[in-house]
Amino acid sequence: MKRVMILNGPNLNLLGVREPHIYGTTTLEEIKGNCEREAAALGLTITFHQSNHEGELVDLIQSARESADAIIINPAGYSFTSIAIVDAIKAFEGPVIEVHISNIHARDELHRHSKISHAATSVICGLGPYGYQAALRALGQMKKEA
Ligand code: CA2
Repeated sequence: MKRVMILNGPNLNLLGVREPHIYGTTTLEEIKGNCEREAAALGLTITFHQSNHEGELVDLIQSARESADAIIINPAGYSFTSIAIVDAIKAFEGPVIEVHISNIHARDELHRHSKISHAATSVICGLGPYGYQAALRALGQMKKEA
């Protein structure tokens, strides 16, 4: 069974609570529930994490080298600043799917250029919370093809 680590960066714990006009009304807990149901249907196992701390995210990515076959990551604000997260992702051998709830390409200059994307296997953005489920489905498909 493929093990997927799902990582969420800073402030995503506020989803559904603040700025619903940008990020919608779905909470991170609801996204977690949707991911659990999707993963069960696909025959995947998941762990789901959120951290406001860059080093903690780096530690989790490093630990995924032992505990996961694939990573789904919404690096949130660290997308635009974190070389440390890029380096940790490069050291992970399995597929890494970068997910953004909003379409970052339609956002302001500050939120447009993810440093993570060139290290990711693929990038999903602008699908809302469904982006996480789409990423799981893509990993489920890769499992069949592998
Ligand atoms: O669309 C996404 O998923 C983002 O990764 C979310 C980040 C943003 O910096 C990226 O450009 C796109 C921000 C996450 C902050 O989430 C909040 C949620 C509610 C209220 C305030 C922040």
